Amino acid sequence: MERTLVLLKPDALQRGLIGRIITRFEEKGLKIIGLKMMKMPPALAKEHYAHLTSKPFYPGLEQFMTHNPIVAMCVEGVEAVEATRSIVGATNARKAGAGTIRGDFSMSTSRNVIHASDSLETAKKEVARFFREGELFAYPSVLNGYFYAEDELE
Ligand code: IDP
Ligand code: MG
Repeated sequence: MERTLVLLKPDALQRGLIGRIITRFEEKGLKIIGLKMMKMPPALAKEHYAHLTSKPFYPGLEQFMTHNPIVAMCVEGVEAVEATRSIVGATNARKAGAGTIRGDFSMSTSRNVIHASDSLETAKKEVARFFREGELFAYPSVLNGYFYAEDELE
């Protein structure tokens, strides 16, 4: 089982898309094990987007991500990092495939409604950055045997 970090960005919250986006994760079978609303402090934005702080668009990105609340979510599943990236879609939402969250809900690169960790290594760091251990829940999922065959869970 992998865990990955998802952020529903301020545009998702303002546009009233939070429920529909969370539903997609539930329907896919990605188990929500952490969920909270928060206002991202600028220092956290700088850490989270450290790979982008030198880009010309960074000041706008930080301003956007910190100006209104976000919803942070940790989801768990077999190969959850890759599965989440694939339902999220390409960074430039105009080019994101139909059926992906960005493809269906956005027309922008910078107002692209959602963040998802890009590798297992990043996911571990990002989950720890947004959630304390006590904010993640290892509850049993009674439908596990319907979302996965036994050999996929080994
Ligand atoms: P990702 O969110 O698909 O992983 P990254 O390249 O890691 O894409 O960029 C992180 C975020 O930075 C994007 O989701 C987007 O909000 C913003 N961003 C990336 N590239 C651009 C750009 O060229 N212009 C404006 N914002 C950008
Ligand atoms: Mg990224």
